[in-house]
Amino acid sequence: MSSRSEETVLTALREVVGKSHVLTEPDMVAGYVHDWTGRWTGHCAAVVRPGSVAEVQDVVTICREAGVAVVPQGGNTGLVGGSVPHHGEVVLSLRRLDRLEPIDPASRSVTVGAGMTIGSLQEHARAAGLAYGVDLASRDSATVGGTIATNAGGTHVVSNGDTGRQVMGLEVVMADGTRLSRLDRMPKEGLGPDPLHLMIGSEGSLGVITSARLRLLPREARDLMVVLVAVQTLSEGLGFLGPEVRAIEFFDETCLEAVIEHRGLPRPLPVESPFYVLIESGDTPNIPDVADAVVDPRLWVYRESITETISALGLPVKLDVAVPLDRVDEFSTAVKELDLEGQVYLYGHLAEGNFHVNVVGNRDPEAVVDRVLGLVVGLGGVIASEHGVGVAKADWWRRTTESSLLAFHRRVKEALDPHRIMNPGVFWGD
Ligand code: FAD
Ligand code: 2HG
Ligand code: ZN
Repeated sequence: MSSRSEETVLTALREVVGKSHVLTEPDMVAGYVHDWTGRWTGHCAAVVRPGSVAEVQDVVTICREAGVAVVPQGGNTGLVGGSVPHHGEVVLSLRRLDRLEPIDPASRSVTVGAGMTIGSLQEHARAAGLAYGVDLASRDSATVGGTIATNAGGTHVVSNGDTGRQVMGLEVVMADGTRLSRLDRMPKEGLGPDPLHLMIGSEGSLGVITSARLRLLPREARDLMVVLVAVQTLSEGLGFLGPEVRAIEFFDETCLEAVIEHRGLPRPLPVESPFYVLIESGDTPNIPDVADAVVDPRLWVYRESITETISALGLPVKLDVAVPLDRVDEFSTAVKELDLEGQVYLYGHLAEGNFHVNVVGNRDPEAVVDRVLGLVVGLGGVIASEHGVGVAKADWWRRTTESSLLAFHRRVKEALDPHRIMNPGVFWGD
């Protein structure tokens, strides 16, 4: 963009959202152009903070007419570089869209603005005796819009499903500036394919989510039991799965040692073991009497502190993958035998075969990505499990997605965003 046309676009944007919501000064935009991990740093013409759906429509229209690409951004906690403006795009921050409507007890749902944080949504549901089914350690910053756009998983997928499963209705601003509302969608409609499904997991590449109607769950009637068990293998941990299990997570000894040291916590069990499994359950899980186990609701801190701890130790290469459940032992052994040249941390969501492979101290991140994802593909797994593709895995996504599926995605992108203004770097690269 020439500086003349950039000034024209900025003036038009200021007229729509007000001067104070178009940020251009480096110190003001800094928090929007770096990702949470610090791995990606971009630059942008401006950060625009609309306060209503109509303003989002106008911003998108101005950008499309000027041929300026837009990166939608929620809490900026994404871990695949998808919320960062890599090539001077306008950052469209949705945080001001944080409307929280009263809960509808009849449909047991709530309509919320895309910028509402998951933590505040959980609080709102709790106050009405209900619960929101998705939970993740980034809850105080991650937003409703961002979690739908990435189809976030989190700790309770085994019992409640992923974010997509909670979505009952959506409002979206499409790349041509039109508003498409499916907020009042009936619970059961037979009116043909619903665009709502395309938006879940679209990572800002097809439109801007401005509002959502989300399913709420009855709150647990009794306290849940939280157990930490030392195991030799992850398949041993999978044996603890039962109908009352609400969450089943794992981490390795390297993670545990790091968290103990970083948080100044006591060792939770008097043993050292290759892996630990954390179970939250409505009944006593099926754990053998001889197992080393401890029961305490506060044990969650050992699992939830891992990401923050690793970041304090260095700049990690992060991979979020999944393998078939009958290959979890093979993967967990093989990944440690790869020559990754750094400290490897393994943790994740066990029931989904999900692994967060974090590597700190490596000088060749590309080699780490290639080796780990190569192993995953060889075992019949998926290269992106719950954080999305973003820019981090765009190459691998294009290389490993089956050609008919890739052709489908290409047609959808061309149809809904023909001028490629919606987050063009994710999935498709530059
Ligand atoms: P952002 O980071 O701002 O954006 C993420 C993507 O969504 C980008 O591509 C962006 O363009 C797009 N986007 C954002 N808002 C919109 C919108 N309104 N409309 C259209 N597109 C939009 N993830 C998990 O799945 N499970 C976990 O357990 C988990 N734990 C985490 C723990 C920590 C400590 C951290 C830092 C991250 C964790 N994450 C986890 C990753 C992250 O929190 C999720 O990916 C979350 O969904 C991102 O939400 P956000 O609002 O921060 O989105
Ligand atoms: C988790 O499950 C998150 O803790 C973050 O998905 C994983 O930081 C990571 O790699
Ligand atoms: Zn996770």
